Amino acid sequence: MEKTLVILKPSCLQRGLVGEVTKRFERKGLRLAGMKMCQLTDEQMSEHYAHLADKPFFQQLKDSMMITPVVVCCYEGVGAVEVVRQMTGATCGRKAAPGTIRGDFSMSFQENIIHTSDSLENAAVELKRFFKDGEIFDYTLPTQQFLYAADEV
Ligand code: IDP
Ligand code: MG
Repeated sequence: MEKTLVILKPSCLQRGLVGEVTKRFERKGLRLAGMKMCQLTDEQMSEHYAHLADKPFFQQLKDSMMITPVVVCCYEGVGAVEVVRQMTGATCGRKAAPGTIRGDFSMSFQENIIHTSDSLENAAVELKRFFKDGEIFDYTLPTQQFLYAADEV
């Protein structure tokens, strides 16, 4: 099964949405494989947002991710990367579809509640960036047979 990274951004913690957001992933049937609070560093953010390094908002974006601790989560499921991305919605909260996390909880481009990995390849790199060995757990859910048919997993 696929594993993907979710970061509950400072906007999620400050707005009191940690429960709301994690509840959505839980109800969907994704398995929580890892979760911890951490203070991100400028070095981590420079790597994480390297694709935006030439943007005028780069430093402001990095600062916004370091203003409070964040919660990093690893979710697992069949096709989890795309499922989580769909639930996240478009980058700008004002444009994100209603029913998505950003669409329901954000009015902002930058303060858009969560980060989610955009491909399986990036998910693997990002999980390594934020989780150490032993912080991601491979336990089984007893409800597995009610989450998927045998030929789906
Ligand atoms: P994503 O988070 O939807 O994958 P990316 O393009 O990877 O979007 O951008 C990473 C983060 O940078 C966004 O979640 C958002 O916080 C911020 N960001 C991206 N584009 C803009 C912009 O045009 N203005 C302000 N912030 C932006
Ligand atoms: Mg991205």
